[in-house]
Amino acid sequence: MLRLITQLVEAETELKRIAARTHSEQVVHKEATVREILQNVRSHGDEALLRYTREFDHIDLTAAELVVSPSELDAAYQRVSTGLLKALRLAKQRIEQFHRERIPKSWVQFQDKGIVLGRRYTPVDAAGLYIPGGQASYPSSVLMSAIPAMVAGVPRIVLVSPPNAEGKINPAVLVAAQEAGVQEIYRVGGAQAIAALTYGTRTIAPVSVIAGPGNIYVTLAKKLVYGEVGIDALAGPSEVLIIADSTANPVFLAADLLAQAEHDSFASAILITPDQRVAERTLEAVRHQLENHPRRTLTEKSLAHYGLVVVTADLAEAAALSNLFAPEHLELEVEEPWDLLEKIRHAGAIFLGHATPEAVGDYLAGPSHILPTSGTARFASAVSVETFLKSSSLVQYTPQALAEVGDAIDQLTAAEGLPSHGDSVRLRLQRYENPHIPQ
Ligand code: HSO
Ligand code: ZN
Repeated sequence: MLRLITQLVEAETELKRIAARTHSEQVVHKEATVREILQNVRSHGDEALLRYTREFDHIDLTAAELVVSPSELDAAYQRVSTGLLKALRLAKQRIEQFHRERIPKSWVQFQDKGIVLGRRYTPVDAAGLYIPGGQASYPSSVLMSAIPAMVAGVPRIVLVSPPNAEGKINPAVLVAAQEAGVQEIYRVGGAQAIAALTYGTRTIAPVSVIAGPGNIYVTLAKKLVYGEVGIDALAGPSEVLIIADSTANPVFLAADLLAQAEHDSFASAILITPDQRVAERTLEAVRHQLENHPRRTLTEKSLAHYGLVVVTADLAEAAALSNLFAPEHLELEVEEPWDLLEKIRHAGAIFLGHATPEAVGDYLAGPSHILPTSGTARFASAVSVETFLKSSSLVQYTPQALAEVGDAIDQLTAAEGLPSHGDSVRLRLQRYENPHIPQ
């Protein structure tokens, strides 16, 4: 069960342990396996994909069956309820609206002497989206990765997901993918899918950026192929940190903690409050809500290992602990959340006020729920339109503008010992000054 901590030093130690929960020695061992998978797919293409699908997913496919067919895509619509379809469409609309709001805009600036400077954004040629299989095969994650890619204007959006025991992909995932503008779907998962998206095979053409959550093998594969392709942040198991004051409702706090813990046994749920009573009542409410919880065993496991309730001296101390942890999700369940926000430095997504459970962001508020975990929010951000864009710098000089900086460039080229750099400027300036002298 959840542990209650009142000592600051102990809280800091525990938070560091939880943040590092996926950086274990086991990872090093798995890295060797992942390298071998990447290498085999690189050398043997589809044949290796089919072999790994047989080995890990226990499904025998032909290369043609890696592709989810148009008839399977159509049939998926028959297998989701109209209620779910309507909800997916509402979510799509809100997520799309959010991402359209702030698309980075190309710009050019005209300066003195005819200098033009600018930045031009263009989408990547192709985006590959990874959607886990099994329990974590979430249609919401399809929307959260495909819509930013679509809004960025990516011309080719590809989705990969492992086949289930029947050799199929969750129909809700297939419907979400079609609603969000995904054009190609392949029945392949794990590190082998990341390899296929990176190197390409006969069936799957390579992409430029890979995004989306996955298990430890997928995440390690993404880390290893980075450089040959772009990737989003490395997403580990999900986590929430809640800062609450005496105005928070312990029953809501308990539900929000369980909403994170129920994801998987590595998920982490943390409550930090200066109010001892809120802490104790939340623990009571957690116990109560767990009584008939359908995922009780798994949820209890994650709470026992990675759950924490901390009582601090004040909200400032709570904010400092949160900054140390840099949570994926941060809920500010306090009377004045916008004031407390001033003290927050690192978090993937921040939910302000009592009426904003993380679930609203998980499903449809707008920002992507694919977020930096395990402390990576110190330097990384949510998946967004920017994940699928890159920019080119633009520079134009006139002869007059070049003449003004000739001496400075001369000094710099001399200092760096690069004479042709100097020539590339000097020869032009000489020509501009004496256009009639033959060269
Ligand atoms: N909390 C998860 C996202 C999710 N929740 C999907 C429900 N479905 C990681 O941000
Ligand atoms: Zn969630």
